[in-house]
Amino acid sequence: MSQFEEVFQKSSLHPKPKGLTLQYGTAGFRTVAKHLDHVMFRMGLLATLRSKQTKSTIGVMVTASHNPEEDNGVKLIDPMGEMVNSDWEGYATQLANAEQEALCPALKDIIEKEAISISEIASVFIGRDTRPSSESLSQAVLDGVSCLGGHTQDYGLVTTPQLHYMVRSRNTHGGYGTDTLQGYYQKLSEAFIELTRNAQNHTDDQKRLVVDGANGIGAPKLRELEAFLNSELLVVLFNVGCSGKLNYLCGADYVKVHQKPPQGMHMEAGERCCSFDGDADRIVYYYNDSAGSFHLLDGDKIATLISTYLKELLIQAGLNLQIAVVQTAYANGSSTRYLEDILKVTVYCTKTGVKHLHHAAQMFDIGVYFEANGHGTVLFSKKAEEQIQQLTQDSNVSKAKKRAAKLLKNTINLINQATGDAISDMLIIEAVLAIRGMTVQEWDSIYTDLPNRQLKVKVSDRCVIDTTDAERRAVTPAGLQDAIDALVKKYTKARAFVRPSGTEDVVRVYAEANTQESADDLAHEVCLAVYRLAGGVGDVPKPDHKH
Ligand code: 16G
Ligand code: MG
Repeated sequence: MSQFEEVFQKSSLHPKPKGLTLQYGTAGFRTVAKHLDHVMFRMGLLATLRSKQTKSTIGVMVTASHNPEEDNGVKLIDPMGEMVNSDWEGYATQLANAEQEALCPALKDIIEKEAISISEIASVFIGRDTRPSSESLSQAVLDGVSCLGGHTQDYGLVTTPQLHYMVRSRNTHGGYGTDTLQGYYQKLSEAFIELTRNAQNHTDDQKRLVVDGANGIGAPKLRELEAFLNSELLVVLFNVGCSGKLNYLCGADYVKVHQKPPQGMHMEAGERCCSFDGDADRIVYYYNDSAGSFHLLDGDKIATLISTYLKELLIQAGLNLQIAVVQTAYANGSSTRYLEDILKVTVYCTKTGVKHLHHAAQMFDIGVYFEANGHGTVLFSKKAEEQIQQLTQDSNVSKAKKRAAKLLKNTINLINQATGDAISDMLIIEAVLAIRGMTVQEWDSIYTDLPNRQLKVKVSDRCVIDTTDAERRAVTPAGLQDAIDALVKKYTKARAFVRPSGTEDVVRVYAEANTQESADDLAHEVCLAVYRLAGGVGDVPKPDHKH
């Protein structure tokens, strides 16, 4: 039987619901789990082709991140651990939507366009999150890969960034890490222990960190890591997934969107806490002050802490390397002002979505990227890594320079450069706070966030909104940007933008201003403008904060 006949036959065991169309969105396919079996099988096929084309291992992660437990999703990972190339996102959509008879022709089309030699060997790494549907869906991916003769390695339950790490490690043949969970934990824990060895602020009290695992994969993986940390970090874990539902009233997304602590967690006043999301590629920090007010330290605060630390070390090491911070339109205006005016680092703004930030960060010697929602990491160019490495080995430099170079080197080892990683980000933040002798309150006071509000509007077709300037300005529909500009002018220190969501059928609205009331009013007024000019459906948006 030819390979294509086998694909045709096996595909009928993973039938596509007739008429269903899905799109490979900002972070892969995501929808209710029961609609995804055929997509998984086909992503197994596509990953195998991508592997043959790149002559490298490709990753397939089964997860729907912070979505409700009933949903699931899948994304492909390219050889260096990055999100899959955008041409291949298009192929993914074509394959997912092909009816049974059209599947093999669609495959042949990709093989031809990409000049793939089908006899090439292929290798695909697979991982999954803790959703009940993930196990059988990852089985469908395995079926797809074996249909085209690819080799598979099933890592089972892993965080999304762990799978990215495995792919990068395999394809760099040990130049990045060892492609096992043990290798991952060893690499991170050794770097963390080295970094905090002589830290100023490393008492047992300071080592204590309260973590919300979102009832997802992050919790068991953090437990596994703990065994490697020699009690250098004392993790108090809540929402571990034994009783609570995944992402329900907890996790990084809940905390960021609602600006309040997760349920199921015990927080003492002043205590440093953080939340992961369901697949542990996002993290936010927070604490309650003694008056009971909640303080959130989001991706912007994390980027500021890390870039301040790196800049200081570069100065101490006498290295002339350019640091840039990559943000999106959602970055709080106070953070951008602080980074540009006080810290004096380059700030670069991209469209929403990890892949856009990641690519922008690659343009600099050291690119720190974080979305306000807590996705992010740091990328070091080859040049930066080499200069740092050389300095650690140079016997003619001062003790202070050498110390800084060693700290930089261990920081590189602690960072997951394949993608944003809640576990790795958490360890960096903990190390930086310890090294700088900083409390979470001191970190929070680096700058004060401008009050802001995010809302969403339902319209009949969100594609009527087209944006430019990294989503900060609307080009269409006519008149919308003028209306936003006029509204923004009414308030102090105000800014607002609208963009069609890449993951939900809504238009998102963001506003910030000098007071919460102004931010709320501006967001509401912009919603009304969107409703009026971009074909709003359903009830006219109400200012929900006033209810
Ligand atoms: C996805 C993206 C995230 C982005 C969000 C925006 C990845 C891994 N995830 O979750 O970066 O912030 O979408 O969602 O790229 P939205 O388009 O619905 O606002
Ligand atoms: Mg996630």
